[in-house]
Amino acid sequence: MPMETVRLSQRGAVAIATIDNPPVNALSAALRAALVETVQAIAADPKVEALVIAAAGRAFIAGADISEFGKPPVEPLLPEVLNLIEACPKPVVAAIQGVALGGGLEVALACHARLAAPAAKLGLPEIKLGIIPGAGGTQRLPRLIGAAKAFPMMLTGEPISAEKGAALGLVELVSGDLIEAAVAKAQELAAQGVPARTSEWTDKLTDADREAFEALAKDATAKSGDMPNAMALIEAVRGAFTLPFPEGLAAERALFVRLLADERSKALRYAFFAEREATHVPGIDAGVKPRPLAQAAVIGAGTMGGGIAMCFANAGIPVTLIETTQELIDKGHARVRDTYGFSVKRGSMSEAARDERMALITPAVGLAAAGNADIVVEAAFEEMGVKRQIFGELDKVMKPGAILATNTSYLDVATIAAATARPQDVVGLHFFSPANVMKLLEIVRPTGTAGDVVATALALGRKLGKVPVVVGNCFGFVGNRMLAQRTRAAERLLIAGALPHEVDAAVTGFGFKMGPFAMSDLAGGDIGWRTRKSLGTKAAVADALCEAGRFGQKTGKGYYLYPEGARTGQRDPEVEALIERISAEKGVTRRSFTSDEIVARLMDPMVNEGAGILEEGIAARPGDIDTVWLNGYNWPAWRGGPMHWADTVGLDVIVKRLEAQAAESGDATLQPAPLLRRLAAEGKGFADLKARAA
Ligand code: T1G
Repeated sequence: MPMETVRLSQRGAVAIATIDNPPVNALSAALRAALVETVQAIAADPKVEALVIAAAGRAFIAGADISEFGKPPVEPLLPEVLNLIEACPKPVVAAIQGVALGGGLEVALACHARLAAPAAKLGLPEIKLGIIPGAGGTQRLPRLIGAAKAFPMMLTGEPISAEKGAALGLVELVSGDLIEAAVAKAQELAAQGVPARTSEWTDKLTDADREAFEALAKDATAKSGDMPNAMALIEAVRGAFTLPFPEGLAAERALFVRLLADERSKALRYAFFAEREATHVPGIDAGVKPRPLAQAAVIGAGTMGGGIAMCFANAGIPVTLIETTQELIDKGHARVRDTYGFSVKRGSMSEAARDERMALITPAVGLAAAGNADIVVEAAFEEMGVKRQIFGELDKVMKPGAILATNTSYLDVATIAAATARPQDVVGLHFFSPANVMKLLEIVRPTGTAGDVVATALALGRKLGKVPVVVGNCFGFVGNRMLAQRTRAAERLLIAGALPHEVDAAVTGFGFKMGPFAMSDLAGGDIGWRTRKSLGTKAAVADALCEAGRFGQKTGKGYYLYPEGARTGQRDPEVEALIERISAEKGVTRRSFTSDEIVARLMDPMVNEGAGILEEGIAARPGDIDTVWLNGYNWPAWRGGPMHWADTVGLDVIVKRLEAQAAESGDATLQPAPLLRRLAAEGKGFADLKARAA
């Protein structure tokens, strides 16, 4: 039996089992077996009166080993391990020093007492993986703290602090030596005889608690849409009131197993690993040391630059925010203060925290003010001439070894880098708007960028709380390059016969928060218009709307009408007539489209572009593309990203549909990419691809 994952030591009559299963002490089969062996040995050892379960590293236990999901289960299963802990004739005390998540918290719940250090975090995040707690969490947590407090923890999946856990009665907070306190607690319990089990506690499950829980459940039912796991969670927690403990456990397990097989949970688990894999960049080994970043500068105090400066300040990194004139910097600086002000007003930030962050942001005029920074992020106009001029200047003022980053969203980063004598220190850091909110950070890496600069950008991304993805240097990188395909497809659909509200409804039906036309109206149609003009491309409907001054919400009309500042658009017969006229001019006989057809026509060209991106090595793996779309473009999480979605549809189906679209439109760019054709012909999916070496 493997015992390496648990180390045993002893203090007096108390045994200490220290879990050591790096990186995060996930409950792998080996660890489960070791826990069983440990508890059995303790129960039988006359020299031991009690057991403390502690852990090495930063996590107590991060939960079940997610990589085992979907594989045949290996005994002992977690519920059995926990029943054994709970039934141990000697007290078992959990000493929680770090995160106790999912199965990790469930281990602690099965113990007879729980002590936590101030840094501990406690949570049942299963809902985020499309499942529910599967090892007694829905039964033991309500028994311990009441369902009205337990249910919100499971419904949001957000971990709580040890302090909050103590206030809820979930743990005892220990500010001194955790192990010492746990040993003392174990001795105290041992002196009292056989300990009480959480499963036997029913005094918290009162009528009032049930009533409060049912009210929360009703609210959750109204808000949870069609996600099956919120409904399952309600059913499982209700079982704590209606079923004896063993039956409640069995009911929870049955729901858990059913959800585990659901495609939506598979997609969420896939996304979890894809996001983490994205931080392991082929060609940059883990030993490459990031450069130290103690001081930052941001060029441009517009919405984007201000948001980026906030990201630095939020992470505790001092940042100089730079504009060309006093007037502009005053305006930009005030905008940042106002944005923090909204959080203060909403109650999500204290005034003291706002003042602390504002104190980290120093406004300045002129590029020379960036000279003391270890990293500068340029967020000026999206125009090559402007960017090259700024980088030429920065090259003169920045200290050696400083990182020069551009926030361009589609320009060639190598051309920008060539304006300096240090292209190896230049990288793209593509933040998404609003920069202080959106998680995605595309790290654009032209071939000349040094490995440690990319490693520094990755480390910075994580420090800023972003989801970083390293991408190659091409027009639009990964996200915007694929988005451009969807935008073109949406325009084609209008001309072929669909109306804006039909396209938008199909896209929101697919799971996006907003359709492409509502999105264009929100962002402002003039942005795309300017880009098309600079590229010399055309889009008949979009151009006609812009020529008529219809830029979207800010002009009161775009694809839709926005009377008196309304934020949801109304259909506009004028626009629909315009679209029909353009179809007629092009000699197109309009036809109607089902939602499924619309989705296919919009998403298939994106997937095709994604295949091209993989072939060119712009993204290292399909999972990187999916991570971009999930975190930067609101792709519905439970659909796992465009490449994962394509695999669920079947690449052969996508190839056929693209061929049909190419034939109908006469647009050769819609022909399936060679990689897509090859995978489809081999009966494979994107998931079968191995990461490309850089
Ligand atoms: N299983 C397997 N691997 C995991 C893992 C897990 N639960 N958690 C993390 N890893 C890997 C991760 O892939 C990465 O690997 C490395 O650990 C570091 O992670 C029965 C059903 C714990 C807060 O959902 O939230 O219990 O990339 O980069 O930022 O009811 O990981 O290095 O190869 O994220 O310090 C519930 C998921 C499971 C927790 C650490 N638990 N993990 O964050 O490091 S379901 C979760 C996290 C369950 C029971 C059920 C975070 C973290 P690699 P990292 P981090």
